[in-house]
Amino acid sequence: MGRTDSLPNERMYRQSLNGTWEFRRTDEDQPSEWLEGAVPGDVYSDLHAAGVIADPYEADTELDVQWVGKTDWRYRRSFEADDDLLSHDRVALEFLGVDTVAEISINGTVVGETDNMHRRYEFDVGNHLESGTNHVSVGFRSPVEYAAERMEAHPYDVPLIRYPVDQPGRNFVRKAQCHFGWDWGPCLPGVGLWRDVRIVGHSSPRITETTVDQTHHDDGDVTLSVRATADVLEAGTYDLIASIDGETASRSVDLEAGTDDAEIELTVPEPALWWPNGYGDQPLSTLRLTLATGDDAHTVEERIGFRELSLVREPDGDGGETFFFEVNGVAIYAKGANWIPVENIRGRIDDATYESLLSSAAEANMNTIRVWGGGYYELDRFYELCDELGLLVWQDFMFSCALYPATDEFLETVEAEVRYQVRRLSTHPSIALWCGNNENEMSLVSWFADDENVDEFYADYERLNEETIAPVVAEEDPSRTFWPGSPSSGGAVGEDGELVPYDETRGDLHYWDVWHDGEPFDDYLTVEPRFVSEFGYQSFASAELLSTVVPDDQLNPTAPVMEHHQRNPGGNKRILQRMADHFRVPFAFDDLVYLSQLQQGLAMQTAIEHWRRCKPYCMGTLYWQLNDLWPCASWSSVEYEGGWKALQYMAKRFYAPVLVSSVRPGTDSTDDGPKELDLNTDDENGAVDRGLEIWLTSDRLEATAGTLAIDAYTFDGERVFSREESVSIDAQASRAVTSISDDAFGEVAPESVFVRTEFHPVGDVEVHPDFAFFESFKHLDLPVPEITANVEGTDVVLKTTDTALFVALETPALSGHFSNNYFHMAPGECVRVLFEGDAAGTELEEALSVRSLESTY
Ligand code: BMA
Repeated sequence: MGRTDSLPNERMYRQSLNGTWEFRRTDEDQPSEWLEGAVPGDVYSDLHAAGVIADPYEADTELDVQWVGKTDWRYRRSFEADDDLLSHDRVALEFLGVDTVAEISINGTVVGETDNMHRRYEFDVGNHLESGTNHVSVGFRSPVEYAAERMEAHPYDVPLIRYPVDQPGRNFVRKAQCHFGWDWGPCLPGVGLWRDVRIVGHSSPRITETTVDQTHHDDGDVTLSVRATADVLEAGTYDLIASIDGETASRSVDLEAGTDDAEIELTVPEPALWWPNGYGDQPLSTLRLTLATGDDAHTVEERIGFRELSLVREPDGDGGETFFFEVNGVAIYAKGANWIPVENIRGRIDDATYESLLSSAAEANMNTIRVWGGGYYELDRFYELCDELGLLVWQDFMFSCALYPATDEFLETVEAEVRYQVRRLSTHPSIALWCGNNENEMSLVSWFADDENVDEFYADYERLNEETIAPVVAEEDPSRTFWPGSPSSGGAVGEDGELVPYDETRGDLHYWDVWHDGEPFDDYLTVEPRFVSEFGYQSFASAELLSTVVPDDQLNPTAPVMEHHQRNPGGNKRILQRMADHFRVPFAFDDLVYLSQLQQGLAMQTAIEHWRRCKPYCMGTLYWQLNDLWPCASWSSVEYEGGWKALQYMAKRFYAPVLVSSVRPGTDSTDDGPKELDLNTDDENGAVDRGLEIWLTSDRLEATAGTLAIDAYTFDGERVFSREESVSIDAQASRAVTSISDDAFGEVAPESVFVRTEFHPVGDVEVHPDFAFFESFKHLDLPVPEITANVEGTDVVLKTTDTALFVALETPALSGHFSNNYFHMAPGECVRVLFEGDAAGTELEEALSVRSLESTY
């Protein structure tokens, strides 16, 4: 039995100051009246709730509410202090998140200041409290004005990427960078108390932070080295007690007054191990840590998972270096997406959004999420869910697409931010990597390379990244890699001594040639990186979602409000231009949305199937981007409010543990490594070569054997050939298992035929059929399919008379998604899918409609 049962009672006093506050603007001669505001929350949400502004996401209201970010605000509330609180030796006012530049007062006396939304702040308020009613007040400076002032005072311009609707100076204030506008989001640089606020009274040491290091022994036992950071009022000897899974350790520790650390070790015999999604389970255990003295104690709990994790970077044959995560001795192929904030205004964030998005990621066979550096360190629930779902987290520090002023003041607040965040998050088993920034290293050699102050930029970058962030991470969490930036080759320099952030043979890559430079989808096949942490393609959100913010008469890609909800200049045009290559240009808006989503899915499928085939040379793909923070056209696979776009369904298929994919010979690499590619597979007479290599790619830890069924059909429904073969794929391997030669198709014209390959593995393994086409979709001789959909409870049974491509089940009035969608059906095929949502039976039947590619012809 652990000693925790006989601990003294905890006497600590905690009082939440969340809830209803009052707020008003303060920068005018006549301050406005006090309105009701919420904590946690933000001023935009509060102004909207009070009826002062329209919904900032609606139409182009965003433009009308830019004044909010240029305004000073005050929030205040009162609270009761009772004798119990006042009896404590220390009473602290604690803010887990103040956004951003603020002055805090208690009963009219200033007790502290803040300048960084990513830090925790705590102020001593014992001497300022009175028995009975007290007043706390937070005066916020306009973040836009503050940034402008700092920018002005700096001796030279510090460059940054600007967006169509934005406010300048974001790199001078430690606030979510995308609050100032981005190429997928609105500019709403508000203020607010965005995490919990509370009063804490204590008379004995209080644990403020806990970190846990794991040592895994050969016999399976795991030793935990636990460090508690405590706020100590009086130097002395205290009891430190740790317990987990029925094991307890305790020791006496000597602590100095002030902030001091105490350490304790305990060993857990052969705990069950935590695995990324798809590789095993995610057992989690609660560590209880108590710091006790005489008759008082403080206990905290941390939930941990037992796992060994490293980033493996070893020189290999090609003069390059591997780049992959290894968990419990197993090389993990990272499959996932980039995460942006779920909201640009805090008042709208809720746990349900995190739950829906992260479970959507896990359901789509993802195992890794990158928290991109232009937002904020996510709320606790995000990381808890990643632990529960087995999603590894690539965690950027919050610096993005800019350089930053390396003044002493700036570096000081960054140091505190990094220390706090690493301590806060490092106990989560899901955290896999700390990364310095998004695209800042790259910006030194690209966007800002020709600036006259480039030497200063290099020096500033070094001071911030290498001299401030990196050492704090090394000190606080030596168990994890600090990766200098994304993309990066790990600080490698070229012959001229210049940084080389782009190197296909090492590190991570952002590959944007297909979207930003307009290269065709096949261009992905020419690149063989180690780990691709960004690449993406845009699509439109559903008409239902867009209708919530766009007037009906503007549901057209080049109408002003639709263009306002597209932040990448020329983005809508690019979607349309590319659509004309692949599809017959539609005239109905919902067809346009549908085709744009298919197009996005096909781009990502081309890239990801290729980079999975390149395994183990390439060991990760994180596409840009999982989610959205308002209704818009963007690179997301899940639209704002959680609806799955076609890409999300396609991701579930192309990220399945075993992938069957086909490739025209000469257009892809083989497992012999990179080779010269000939993308022109037409012969000299313009005839299409229909030869195909069929590949199996497996992330499973055991070999997979089964039968490959390959069928070629004409669109008239005739089977041109049918073949079955026994094949197998080794554990964690990728190879071409068979091929089809061009002459297998006889005289059938390329636009009239397709190949369907299905792998039937022995055992219960998720794998989806592959389809190969030999002409662009707009040229195919598609028949008119008759598709029937019968609803049986939450199941929908689909049957088609003829070949139907990209069969889409749509339920605009319902929330939820299907187990499979946007799939192809061969003639006579019957498919059963499950609706995971809030309706079944007749209700589902009435809401359901079915579409296929032919209906857009
Ligand atoms: C990247 C990201 C984002 C951006 C996206 C799309 O490189 O890091 O800054 O939103 O591309 O342009």
